Order: sequence, then C-alpha cells, then structure tokens
Amino acid sequence: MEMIRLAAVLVLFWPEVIEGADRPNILFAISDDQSWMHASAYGDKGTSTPAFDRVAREGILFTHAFASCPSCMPSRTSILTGRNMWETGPGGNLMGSLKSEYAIFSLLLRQSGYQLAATGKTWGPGKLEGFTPAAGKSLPPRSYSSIQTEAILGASFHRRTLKERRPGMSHLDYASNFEDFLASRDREKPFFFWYGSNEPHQRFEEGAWKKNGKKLEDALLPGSLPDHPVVRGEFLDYALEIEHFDRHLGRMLNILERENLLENTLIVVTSDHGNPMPRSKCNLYDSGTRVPLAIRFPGPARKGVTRRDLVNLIDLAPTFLAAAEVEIPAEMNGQSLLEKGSVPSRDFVVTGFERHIICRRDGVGYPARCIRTNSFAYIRNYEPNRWPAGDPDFVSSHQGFLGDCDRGATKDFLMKNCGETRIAPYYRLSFGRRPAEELYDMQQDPHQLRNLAEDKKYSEIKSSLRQKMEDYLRATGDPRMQDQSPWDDYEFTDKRIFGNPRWREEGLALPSVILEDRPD
Ligand SMILES: [Ca+2]
Repeated sequence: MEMIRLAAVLVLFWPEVIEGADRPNILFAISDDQSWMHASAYGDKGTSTPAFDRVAREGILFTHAFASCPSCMPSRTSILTGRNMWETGPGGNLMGSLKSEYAIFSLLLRQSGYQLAATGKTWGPGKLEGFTPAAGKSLPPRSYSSIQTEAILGASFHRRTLKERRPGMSHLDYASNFEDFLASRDREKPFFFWYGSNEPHQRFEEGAWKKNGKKLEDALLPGSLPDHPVVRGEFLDYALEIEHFDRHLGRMLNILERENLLENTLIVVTSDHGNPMPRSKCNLYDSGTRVPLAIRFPGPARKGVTRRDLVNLIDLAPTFLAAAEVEIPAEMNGQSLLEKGSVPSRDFVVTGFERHIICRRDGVGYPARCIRTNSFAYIRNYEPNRWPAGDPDFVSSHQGFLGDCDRGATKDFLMKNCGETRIAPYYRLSFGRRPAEELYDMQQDPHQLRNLAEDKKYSEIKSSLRQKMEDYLRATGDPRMQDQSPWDDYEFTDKRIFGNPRWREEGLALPSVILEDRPD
C-alpha cells in the first residue's frame, strides 16, 4: 500500500519534468501476444528480458496493465484511438476495419510536427477506411502492407533483414531498420517510432528451448494448464521469441544512447494482449488481457518505481499526446498516465471481446465483457450457448478446430488427451462452454479457476460489480447495452487468411468426449 501511495504522489511531479524541455521523441515497442508475467522484471525465471527490465529500472514498471481486447487488431485499434473496443465499430473485430472518423494519436502527433515511422507489425489484420496513403498510392485490400503502415504511421522501415532467419520468427532486422530511420530523419522534428515485433506470435520452432539451454523447470505456466513437459516446452519456445523481441529493443536503447537521444525519448514497452496458448488470447481472463508495461520517461524523472494500480492500454494514446503537448480529443476515453493535478489511477478496468476468426457456424463471435478491480474479476458471457474457442465440430481456417485458439503444442496436447481423466478438466477450462456469469477472487485465485458467481456469499459483490460495469458500458456507448450486436454482422475484410471459401458448409466431427455439454 505504501508503495502505491508513494507512486501516486510522484506521478504529480512528472509533468513538471517534461515541461519546458523540447518535446520528447517517442519509441513505442509492442510485442505480439505476450502475457504480463513473461518478463524477468516480473520474476519469470524462464524468460530473460534485460532490455524490458532496464526500461522498468530506469522508469516505471506497471504490474496491472490490460489490453482493451485480447485479439491483435482490436487491441491495436484501441491503442491507436484511445477508445474501448466497443467504441470503434468494426475496429472491435479481428479482420474488421479502422475508420478514419476516429481520431488516432499518431496522425495527431504528425499534425503537431512529429515525424512518424514504424518497423514490423503495426495495425492488422484488417482494412483501413478513409485514410490517405502517401502520394500516388492507394490503400490495399490486404492486411500487413507497408502502404497501410505508411497511411497511419508515416513511413515503413523494412529493408534490413536478418542474415539468419530463425524458424517461426520474422526475417526483419527491427533494430537496424530503426537505425536506418534515425539516420534519415528530419532532425528539426521530434519523432514517434513504432516498433512492432511479430514475436511471440505462434508458430514457434518446436523444441527450440532444448538447443538454447532452457530448463523445463523454469517455465512459468498459468494454472489453467496441466503441468506437463509438452506444455512447459511450448512456454519456453515462446520465451525464446519474447527474448528475440527484447534483444532488438536492447539494441534500440543502445542506439538511442549512442546518438545522445535516450534522455529526451519517452519509451513505452508493452504487448497487444496475452499469450497464444489455450484460455489466454481471445479470453477475458488475466492470461488473455493482462500485459507487460514499462515506461521510461525522459529527463531526470524518478526511477525504478513500481505501480500496482490498474491501467488500460487505451491510456497510451492520451499519454503520448500529453507528452507531446497535444490536446487530447474528448472522445478518447483513456486517461493520460502523465495527467496533471490528479492521481491517474483507475479503480477498475473494463475489457471486451467479440469476434476473432471464423470458428463457429455462421461465423459468429463469442461476446463477453469483464470488469477487473484489484480484488475481483467479473465476466459476463452474453451467448453462453456458444463455444468460447469455437464450435468443437467445425473447422474453417488455418487454426483448425477450436479456431479462436491458435495452433500449438499445448492445444494439440489438450485435444489429443481430452479423454484422459487427468486432462479432461483442463480441456474443459479452455474449450468447454461457460456460464453466463463468472466471478473470481483475484487475491485467492489469481488463475481464475473457481467461479464464485453462484455462491450466495458473493452475491452482493457480484451485483455491485455488474452494476459498475454496465454503468461504464452505458456511459461509453456500448451497443450491447441496447441489446444490439453489430459485430456478428460486420464484414470479414481479409478472407485471404482463411484460405477456405466453403467455410459456411464445412464441418468435421471430433471424438464425442469433447462434445459434452457444460461441466458443473
Ligand atoms: Ca497479437
């Protein structure tokens, strides 16, 4: 408690530090699918992240940061717009679209005189609507195009590639591309640079942990997965990808230092949502929405502070704008982490999920909202008759059955062994149907394994959380509060990713054991 109060007091002084100086450069580093616990600064022995740890040590380590949505593109939409996932129309669905009617922080920075650039994964998969790409170019129908990146982040730096490509990882030499940008930049302007690694997104090089000196006992698993060597091995293969992201970040920090830029650069390191193993990504549990976050403020700000209060990644857009002394649009519901005159702490965050890929008949999603306080998490599943990871007897995409869970060793293991008494409960936790309401005591049950929603002792807590959540959803215009669900009707803008035009008709059967209805 003392630490929280101290941190809150210190926050008041940061704006004075920034004021008066030149407007800071900004380096934003975002990994793809990394849970908060998987960095050594948080105590993970299986993942070594010296660069992240350095940013935390020379700045602030946030222990409770949450993505607005546990799916790549909606999370990135929320980061860019400072809006909750239900406030961005088709931007709340994977393979939806980002409309230019929503203000995005990067273009506001550019308007105010910043130079923008990016390397690696930026926003996607999905379609940009109404943005103006560079002269003579038109927006492509496809995701992950450099023209898309140019339209929202100024310039795409991707010429430099690695000499040795590691299986499962991007060929881009992110740090050298950053160096190229610095060498070619307009030195009269402050810059905003987006470093988006493709790691640790699936697929991984299976078993790579063995030749990289990792030990199975060091793997840090969420408690919702069985403690088995296959699962431990996959978490270590994933750790190697996080370390790849971190090595490039480390090189970038060294380059900034060498160029004498480190002291006037705001550095933010995070991820778009949690790990890609079962019951994490695409789920509103902490394993899906809670992300690492470290921020190094420019100048002689206090160092090495840990903040345990709740942060939503929609707070980043206002933070960047505040650092650049740009007015924050009223429609951004995030709040700057540099906010002046008040303690910028939240007493709850609300997250949401709608539709990821096609994995249920008729291509519908799995709508849910969650309110998370320091003590509890309350989840409302609006369609409890649907299957949270996809219909178990329906396949339409490259992810196979249960397509809202990425292919991988742990998923395969659970599917192959779901008939075993020891494994079946884990299978159900990840892939079985869920009740309409879930309530977890986050102090007693951090892995969210004991649902208290039907326990009478907690009925007051449950109803007050539900009320608080619905008040917030109403105040921020969630269509679900009007009994509307536009997300199931939004177009899939990037069908290329499925590679299967017959998805509506197709469906293959699996062993009957996994078709069992909701467990107790
Ligand atoms: Ca992702």
